[in-house]
Amino acid sequence: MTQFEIGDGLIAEQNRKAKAWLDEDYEHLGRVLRRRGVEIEDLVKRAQAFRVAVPSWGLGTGGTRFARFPGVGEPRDVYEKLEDCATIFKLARSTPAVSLHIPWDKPDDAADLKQFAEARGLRFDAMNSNTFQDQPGQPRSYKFGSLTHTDAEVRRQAIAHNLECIEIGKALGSKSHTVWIADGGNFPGQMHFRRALERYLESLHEIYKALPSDWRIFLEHKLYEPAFYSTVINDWGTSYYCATQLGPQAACLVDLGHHAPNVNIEMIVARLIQLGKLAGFHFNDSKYGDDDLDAGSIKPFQLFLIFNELVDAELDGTPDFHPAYMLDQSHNVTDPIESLMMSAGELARAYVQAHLVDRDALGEYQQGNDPLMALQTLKQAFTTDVGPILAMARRRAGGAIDPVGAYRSSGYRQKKSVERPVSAARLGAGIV
Ligand SMILES: [Mn+2]
Repeated sequence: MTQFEIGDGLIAEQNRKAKAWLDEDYEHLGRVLRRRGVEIEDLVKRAQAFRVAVPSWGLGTGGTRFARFPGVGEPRDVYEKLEDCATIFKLARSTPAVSLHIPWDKPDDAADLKQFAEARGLRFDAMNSNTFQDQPGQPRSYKFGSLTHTDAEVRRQAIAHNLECIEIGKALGSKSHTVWIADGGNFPGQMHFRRALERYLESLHEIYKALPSDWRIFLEHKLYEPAFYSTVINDWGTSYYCATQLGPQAACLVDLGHHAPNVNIEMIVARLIQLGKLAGFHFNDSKYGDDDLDAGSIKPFQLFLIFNELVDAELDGTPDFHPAYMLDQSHNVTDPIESLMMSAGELARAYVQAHLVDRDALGEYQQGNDPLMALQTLKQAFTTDVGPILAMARRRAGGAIDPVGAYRSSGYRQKKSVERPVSAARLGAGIV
């Protein structure tokens, strides 16, 4: 059966309707920016160059530990997930890479999957291992940990799984591997803190040795959850220590939701840049904990401040500075395709706004201890509506001026609900 795809004709038709207003807004914004000494075309080029990867597990409806409410026409396997990724890429134009989770999206035939992706202009970003749950038929349980487990046999099994992820990644053309472990304790005394970290390093050394020379390994820290009392890789300091112990191919991945509320994440980002150990990001947003809400939905100013640090480092010509950007969100009440397109747009917005910061002026206000004007310099960039720049970047790249509008008018999800009937087996409870 031929699968429905959004065609260039539909996008062009939608864009025709919106073009007159976009041109008007773009011209006006161009004049405003020129008064500030900024050339709008330079910012369109920046927006067009911006890239963020989409996670394979973000294409299905997410859930909480209470319930999951699946939507219609959800992808049923990794191929259908790639179809949805291709749709996002076609409309939003900034998301050509997909980050695969193993074993949830383990391919039966990696070469075939790679070909399927390439035919849609997609490639594979970081691999992601999973030792936070048991898989059917698995000899040892991760109930009490994986890479830091007290039992060497469990650690060996977890190491072997990570090596398998790297092997699959090699076949797919990936160049990095992300490790997040759920290891920790629920009770004081349950875990020997120092020995658990020693075991983590021993296990990671084994994985590190298996990395191809042009790969990087990303260590992802998280404050708490699923363990509620202590977590082995709980913060950026621990992550940084481990990355330095492992070697130059190891670096620290910052997931925005993996910090306590009110933590100054932008400063953590600056520290990791300065120390040469910033691997990249899992972008999302949160209000209370690891809520996995859409990037930029709760704290857009924080997102801007993070990109302010990233752009500052970029413009400074920081050596070996190529952070990996990925979305890592749980779409519980929205259409995942819509959320991912909007979130990719929010990241590009923060990135372009950060390029609007008058850095000479900011430097003078910092040097002269003028906090009010320093903040105003950042706020001027943050409050500038760069929407027309983002829309122009998408249109010129063949994408949609209004991705969600074009997506809805295509009837994609309804058509997929016919193409992807849900089997009775999948109607049961299940939390992704
Ligand atoms: Mn993450």
